[in-house]
Amino acid sequence: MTVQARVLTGVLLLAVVIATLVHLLTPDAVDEPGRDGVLELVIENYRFEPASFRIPAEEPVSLVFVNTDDHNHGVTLGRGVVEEGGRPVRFEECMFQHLDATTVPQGALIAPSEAVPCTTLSIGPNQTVTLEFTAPEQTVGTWRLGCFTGPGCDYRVALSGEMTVTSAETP
Ligand SMILES: [Cu+2]
Repeated sequence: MTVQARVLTGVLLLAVVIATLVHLLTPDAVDEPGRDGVLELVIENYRFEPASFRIPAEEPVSLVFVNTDDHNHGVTLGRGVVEEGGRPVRFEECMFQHLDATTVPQGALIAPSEAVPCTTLSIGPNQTVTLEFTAPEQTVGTWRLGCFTGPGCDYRVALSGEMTVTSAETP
């Protein structure tokens, strides 16, 4: 090895070490909508990606759900998971009751029923549905996203995520 080659190897190794350290020391960035209010959520293999994100209160947001699974998911937002027979079946508090939400395409929201007491966003196989709403200040806090209904979906192990609404009043 020539001296030049050794120096070059040393510099490259140092660069790798620095890059690794920077990566390890940087806290995971929290996903949030861009300036246009749009955040894409990919559903793949019963998982949301990102599984955790935050949105600002009192600002219009568009959550673009891209379902890459080949079956329907019924996604709802809420908190307090209710179990029946040891199985999570629904949320105790439904977030949609606080929202004036619309979808693109229209009509993807299914009104609450006795079986499914929270409004549900129906997303067909390989379909993309955009959910548009402005979270009021009263919804500040952490909410869960989940599907309790699709084939193979079990809230506990699959298709659950977390959305935090941040206050418009804090700096
Ligand atoms: Cu599902």
